[in-house]
Amino acid sequence: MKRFWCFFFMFWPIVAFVLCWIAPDMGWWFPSNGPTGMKAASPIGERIDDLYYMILYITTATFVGTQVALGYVLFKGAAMTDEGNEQKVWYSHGSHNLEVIWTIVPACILLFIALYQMDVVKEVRVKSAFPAETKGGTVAIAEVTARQFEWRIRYPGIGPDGKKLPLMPKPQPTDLYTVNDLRVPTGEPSMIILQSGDVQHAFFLPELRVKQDAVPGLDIPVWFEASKSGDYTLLCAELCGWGHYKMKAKLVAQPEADHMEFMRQLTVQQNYDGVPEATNEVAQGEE
Ligand SMILES: [Cu+2]
Repeated sequence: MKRFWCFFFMFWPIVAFVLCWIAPDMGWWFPSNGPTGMKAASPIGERIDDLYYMILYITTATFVGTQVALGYVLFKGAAMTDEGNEQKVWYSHGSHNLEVIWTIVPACILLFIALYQMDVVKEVRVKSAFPAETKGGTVAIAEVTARQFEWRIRYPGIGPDGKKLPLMPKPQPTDLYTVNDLRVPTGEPSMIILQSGDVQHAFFLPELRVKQDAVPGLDIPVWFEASKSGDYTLLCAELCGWGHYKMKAKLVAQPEADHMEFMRQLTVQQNYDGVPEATNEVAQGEE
């Protein structure tokens, strides 16, 4: 019976290891709904994945090591009570050297991880390290307001020269609006200003590895870059009320020309006054 328990306690770590090993092939791994599959859909997302894998390798080695040590202790202890064995008990008063080693080694590993990930975290979070396209976190493509239970998006409108106007902190008559449909150009960093209209939410683009809380009263700049055109998932990742589950929207990455075309169509739609002929004239006259 004692051998049974040895195998029992060794069985579960092996199950855990095998499950993790096959998880990517079973689709139980990174989010995979976007156009890039399980691979991160943004350059900084790939670097975040690399950090994740580095930590995973370290924890895997630690897990395997501790489980092997556990197995050794279990089987050795069980063997002691076998028939004909002189020594029935295994006394241990600990090992000072071992304790020093397993304090210093993890401390060094943690320090290494803390230093190693600083560059990526800086680029993701620190405004002055944002990509040049956002001009140090000052040029935003849209304002995204999370509210129970939807995402409201405010884009700056198109100016008389056919170019996008800058996004103003306060709503403008020329602004364009969508709900649950965030559009950005493909292959270039885009910054949004994240707000909350009520409670705390979290702006989550799983395929791009972006997650940022939306906090009432704060304007939080968030940047990301979709490396491929297509539809991505935009979710709320903070339990924000009864309808949290349906706070699902999409991020659509389009080539620059298509993106501008979408903005132009949005302008026409929003200026539409119910009289088709007149609308065209008015819209053209305004442009
Ligand atoms: Cu929410």
